[in-house]
Amino acid sequence: MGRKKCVQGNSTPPTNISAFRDEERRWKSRLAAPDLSLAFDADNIAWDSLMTAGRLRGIWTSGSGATEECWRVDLDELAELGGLLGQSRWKGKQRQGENDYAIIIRACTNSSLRAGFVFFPRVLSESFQRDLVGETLCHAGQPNLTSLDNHYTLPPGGLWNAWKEGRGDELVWRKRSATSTDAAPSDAAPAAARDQERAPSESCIDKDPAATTVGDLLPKLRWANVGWHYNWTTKLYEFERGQPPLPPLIYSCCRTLARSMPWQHAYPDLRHACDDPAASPPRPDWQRWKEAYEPDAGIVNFYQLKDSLTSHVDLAEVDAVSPLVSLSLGHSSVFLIGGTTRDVPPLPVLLRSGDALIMSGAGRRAYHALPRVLEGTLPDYLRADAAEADPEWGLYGEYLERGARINVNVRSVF
Ligand SMILES: O=C(O)CCC(=O)C(=O)O
Repeated sequence: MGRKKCVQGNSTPPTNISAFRDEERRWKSRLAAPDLSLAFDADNIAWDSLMTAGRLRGIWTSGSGATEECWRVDLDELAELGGLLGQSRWKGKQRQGENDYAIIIRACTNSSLRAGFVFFPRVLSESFQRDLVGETLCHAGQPNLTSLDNHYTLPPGGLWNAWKEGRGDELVWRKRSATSTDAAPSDAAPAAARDQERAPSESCIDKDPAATTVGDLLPKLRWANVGWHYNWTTKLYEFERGQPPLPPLIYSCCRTLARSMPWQHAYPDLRHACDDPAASPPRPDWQRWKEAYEPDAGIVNFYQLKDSLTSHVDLAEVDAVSPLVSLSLGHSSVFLIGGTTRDVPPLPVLLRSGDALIMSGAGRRAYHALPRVLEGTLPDYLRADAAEADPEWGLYGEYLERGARINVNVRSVF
């Protein structure tokens, strides 16, 4: 990887901008191609030759010369899903014969957020990624709410299922009065809408015509809730709506990842962490996660190339330290992990299709953002004409080829 100085973005940021916002601005800028040598890349880590205490130490060096220390731990229990998870099931040449492993990232080394970020590079097999893409799109509909539900009377089976059935020209009517401030699907500003976190103003909604079609609306789908319903306006869970089960592949995959992680390596100095229940902030109860971690809520984010997700923390869960498991599918992206304030400079991380990331412990209170989806990065096995895909894959591949990235992230509310 090249060792270039950072040249992207505007050169002179306003003086009052936080370190996090500055970094977001840099990655979002379209003035120059993004300099990926500045993003933490699991393929570009120099590992020690000997393992110490069950961990291999690694150093990643940024194109700017900054370094990041990390640790690699073996995952011995990933066979649970019949070979659907695990780097050793990955077809790419570099991965053949490798043990399954996770990387503990010590992001934000100047802050107390020293534990809890775990990265699983290319952990989802190629065929499993296709299955997950299918599941996310097919479940973006009742009983799960989507970003479009407040604005349109959607086909009962959801937009994707209508599209799949060849009903792309079917009319979809706009609701007369939308009640929430969920992302308004304006033609004019999909990226901007997405960028205001998930609850921008609805000012553009009246400009849209009264009806549109299934085909036109599909690229405007921004998110779907899965499991317990989270209201993006009130920022509270709506338990009275009941608890739809998580889609089965999402559930088993995220549960397996969180349970297969040898957490003692991520929390070596917190061996008796849960001895003090009054600790503030709450200490991670990682000893229980292996046996008891149960994801029950989540969101599926559907990004198009120009979309981004601005910096935020996810703190609505009662259990605000247990794993939040995040899966990446489709185009690659740059994800920023920061600290408990936006003044902590974030670490940019390159996320490829098939990667998983867990935020846990103190890391659950870290600001994070997705400033950039990377053009031209869709792997061949996700293209419409992928040789080994099922015959029905074509439509899914076409959706991804238009620039999509899908992120699944789930957590345990209680
Ligand atoms: O798209 C991603 O990878 C991150 C999504 C995220 O942070 C969120 O949905 O809260």
